[in-house]
Amino acid sequence: MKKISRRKLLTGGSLAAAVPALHALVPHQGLHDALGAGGGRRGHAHRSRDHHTGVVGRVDPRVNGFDPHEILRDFDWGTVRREGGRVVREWEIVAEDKEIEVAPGVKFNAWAYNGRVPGPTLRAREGERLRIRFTNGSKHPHTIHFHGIHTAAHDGVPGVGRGNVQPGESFTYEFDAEPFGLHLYHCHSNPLADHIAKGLYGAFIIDPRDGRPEADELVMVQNGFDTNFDRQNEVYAVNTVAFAYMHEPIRVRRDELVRIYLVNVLEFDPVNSFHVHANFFHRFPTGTSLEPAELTDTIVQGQGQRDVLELRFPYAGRYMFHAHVSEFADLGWMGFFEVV
Ligand SMILES: [Cu+2]
Repeated sequence: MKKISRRKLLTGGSLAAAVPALHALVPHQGLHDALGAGGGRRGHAHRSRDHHTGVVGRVDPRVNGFDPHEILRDFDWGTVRREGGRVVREWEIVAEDKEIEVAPGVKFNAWAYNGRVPGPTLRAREGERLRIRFTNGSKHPHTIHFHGIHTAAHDGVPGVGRGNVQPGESFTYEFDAEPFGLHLYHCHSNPLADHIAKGLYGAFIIDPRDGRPEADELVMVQNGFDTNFDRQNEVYAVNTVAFAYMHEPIRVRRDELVRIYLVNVLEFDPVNSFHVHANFFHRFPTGTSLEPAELTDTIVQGQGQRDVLELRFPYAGRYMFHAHVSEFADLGWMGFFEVV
């Protein structure tokens, strides 16, 4: 029953849904035929029921104020100044309460850094000094806890250093960019699961001193949303919006090196995973080495775990990628690469 209700929420939650939640009720083999009976709505690009996902309609990025397709390649390098010959990189991060749409017609009362979920992908180079001025514009206390190496005073946990930053207050976190790799940041206020699940997290990349080989770089933050407060997720995604990359595949070039910064922040479920079809990738765990640890097509990540993945697509065409926790895939964590 639990699983059917999760599916109903996604496939039946749309305001545009003219037909019942068929995905939950009909065997998969008969799904396409059954959806065909949905009638004249097919052919209207933003109203038809997607034959892969069973979802009717799309999330309009203008409603959320952020677009999963832009988040993919949006790296926030902050602003740079020099102090005593050293590069200091600075950011302003504001936490706010914000309603977002995570699937067509499915609203979620998120807490967001800089108005987006995930928050901005902060990017720096190994050895720089980083300064993050955090302002809490939310109605709840929050922090920013960065993964990396730094002093206790700047660790962003309650009761240590500044601890919780109260509504309306600010605090500046400061530390060196180390070690190079793919990290993350998130709120660490209590209860921790809620502060993460509400959306206060983002990717944090520290480039090696000499960089990595040139590539088409993509950020994928695996997340989920508990929309009915039962401490289970009803919606799963990469970069928040269910099926965003099914409805509009990620365009990449044939033979070009593609580098994926893959972070798992999923709350309430013990593992997440990433699988790409018809291809294999090199895996660099936590991105802390320039030598790959593995050549594979499927990896598993616990919460907080991250990997840099590198691959090239040798053939043009449309290739699926998804969580190989198959239920997550059905509930939104599924997409396509369009190789051109
Ligand atoms: Cu918080």
